[in-house]
Amino acid sequence: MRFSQYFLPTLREVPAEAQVVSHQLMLRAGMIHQTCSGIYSWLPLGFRVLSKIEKIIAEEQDRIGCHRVLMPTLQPAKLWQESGRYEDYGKEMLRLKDRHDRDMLYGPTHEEVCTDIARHFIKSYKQLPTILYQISWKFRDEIRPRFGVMRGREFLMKDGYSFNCDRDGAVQAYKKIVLSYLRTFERLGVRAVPVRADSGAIGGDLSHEFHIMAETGESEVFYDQSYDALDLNNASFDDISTLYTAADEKHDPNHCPIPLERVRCARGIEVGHVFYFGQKYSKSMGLSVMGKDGQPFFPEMGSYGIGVSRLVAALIEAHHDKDGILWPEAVAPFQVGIVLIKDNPKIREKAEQLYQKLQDGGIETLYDDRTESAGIKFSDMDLIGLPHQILLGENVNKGVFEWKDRRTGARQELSWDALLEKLG
Ligand code: P5A
Repeated sequence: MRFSQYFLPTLREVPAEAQVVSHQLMLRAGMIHQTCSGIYSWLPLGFRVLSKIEKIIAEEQDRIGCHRVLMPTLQPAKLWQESGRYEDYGKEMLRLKDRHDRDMLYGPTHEEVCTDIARHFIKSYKQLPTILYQISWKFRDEIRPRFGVMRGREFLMKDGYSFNCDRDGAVQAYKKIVLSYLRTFERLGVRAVPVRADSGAIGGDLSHEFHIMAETGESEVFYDQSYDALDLNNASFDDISTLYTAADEKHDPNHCPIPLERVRCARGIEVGHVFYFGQKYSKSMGLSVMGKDGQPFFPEMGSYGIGVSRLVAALIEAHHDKDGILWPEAVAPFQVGIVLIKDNPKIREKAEQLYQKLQDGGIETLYDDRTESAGIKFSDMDLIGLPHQILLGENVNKGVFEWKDRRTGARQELSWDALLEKLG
């Protein structure tokens, strides 16, 4: 992509309305635009990151055998009256009427819609177990939307729903998803800590939240520091759940099972939340399935959420410095940025060649071909946080390219071939 032709409106000033660093950087890096309170448009750079996160989450869901669907954002009130949640949900639910005066709502979550799909199609135990998931927009009329997309009113969620014949199967599904979530967050470039939680409005008897540690986190999380050293790609559910974690007032320092020197306390951003709630929805909504013994039964269910749009902000909270964002490779909007230290036709010609070569090699590259000062180009490139920068000055005439690692600031002078090898 050529910067001069891109829609990338960067800002030099810190916008007054943004209190936390991720919100400031998302606005300054031209990633989002507030359409109205708690409702955001995603601009090209932000949308690239959001899409990458979405893709990794979907791959990890597919890997464990979940099936992707897409449910409607608008839902009939009738389904929520059946489950008994229509009145309970209160003012966070955006309620509306269609032209026939039927009560509708913009879905804050999809337990009811998914249970309705299941009761229509799942008639026999032979069709179980199954897990359906989607990545779609939710609306919750939060009383205090804040920190940009961190707590929005409209936000993107990965939500999954599991259906099992019995409690054992449902708990197995729950454990499988917890492990898969931890691997997903690792792939995105952050370590999330699972914390036993209250299941709140979703209802049920087993629940974990997933927190990413960052100063601006809304919860205080206490956990065993041994967790930081765990190999999450090979850990079992027991390895993880036997390590102590607790959030906020659920932590009782007098009854903490871990030695004081191993307790870590940090602020956490909740990026995921999973629930096992048994037959709560299958019973109330009449999802009845024929069992092996010829008797009908109500399947055991769970639901599993990841805050996809919140993750963009949480990743920035976890990865930034005073100059801007430090994207983990897997979610960076582009891998490489090309900047001209000096601007003359010879250097431009080299930059052009390099840009073409990288493009042809399938390496996502942003070439800052603007006629701005070098200072502006450097600070914009640091701000948007691409992992690799290539700085072109007089030395390119001698075949020398300067490579900079955005995260460490390390610089190296490389030949054309060495550079391509490094980026390839
Ligand atoms: C689980 C999936 C649920 O809604 N039903 C379907 C269950 N859980 S939850 O905890 O309420 O939400 C799941 C995740 O969504 C993110 N989230 C938000 N992100 C941005 N703005 C919001 N207002 C918001 N509310 C929830 C969180 O990451 C949460 O863990």
